[in-house]
Amino acid sequence: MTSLVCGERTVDLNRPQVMGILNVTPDSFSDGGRFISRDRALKRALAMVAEGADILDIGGESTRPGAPEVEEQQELDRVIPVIESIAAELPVPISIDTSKAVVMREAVAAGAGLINDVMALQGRGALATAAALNVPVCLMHMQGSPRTMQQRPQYRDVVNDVKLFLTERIRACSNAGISRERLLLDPGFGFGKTLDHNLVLLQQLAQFESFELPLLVGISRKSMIGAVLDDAPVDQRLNGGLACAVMAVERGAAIIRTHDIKPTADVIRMTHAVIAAS
Ligand code: 8Y7
Repeated sequence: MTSLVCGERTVDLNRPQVMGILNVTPDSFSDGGRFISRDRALKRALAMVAEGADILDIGGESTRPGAPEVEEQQELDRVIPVIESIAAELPVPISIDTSKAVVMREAVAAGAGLINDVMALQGRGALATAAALNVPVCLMHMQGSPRTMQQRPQYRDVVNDVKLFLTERIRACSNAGISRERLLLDPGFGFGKTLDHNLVLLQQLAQFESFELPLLVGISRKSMIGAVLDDAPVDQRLNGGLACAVMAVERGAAIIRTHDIKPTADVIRMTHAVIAAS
């Protein structure tokens, strides 16, 4: 009986869970890019939960790296009202996709119960802030920064190198007072990895079970699918993403992060039924 306590809400880890992606960047809702509609985001959240999302991952970060402080307020303006509305209307655990300490703090105050940080708490103040907040944290591996990561990704041994990084971040968390019970791990598909790196990481995902921590996997619509499927555009990557979701669950993934809720929920329920059969 394993579960992840996310503030007042709980994630059941006895079966694989679907984390639905809810981007609240201006270009992710076709409103002309001027403002984010709290109502539209809430509607989308309700639909995602109806389709089977177990967790909602809310992200409003600028894609531009090295963002100046003024963008901190912008990120807050995007995500906080959406988190407040969803927390008021839905019982689902809410994850905040951010690397900024201030956003972590405000998001948890607004009702988020999990921190999803693609920088694995390496940002300024993030480690201490996460420690104080007392909610689970997903530590994701990335080589380089978002701006440079795809220029020339290199590893001695991609599985081992990613494991070494995660080992170091678990250690840093432990030193900061974040207990193991609060940690999730993610190899970070597409973050500073070539196609082959991504394929090997998925093939060898079971090697990450040695950490004995819940594994989160996000491959939904990513370019590794397009690369395998004759440059399939983003809207033609569903089947490839589902294949990856099956393989990830079979190799021990606890949470699948996806845009495509119902298909992913069906596929992982079916996969889990076979795995759990006796
Ligand atoms: C991941 C992620 C993204 C992922 C975790 C995209 C925020 C790129 N990818 N978080 N975030 N894992 N934990 O295509 O793979 O969704 S953004």
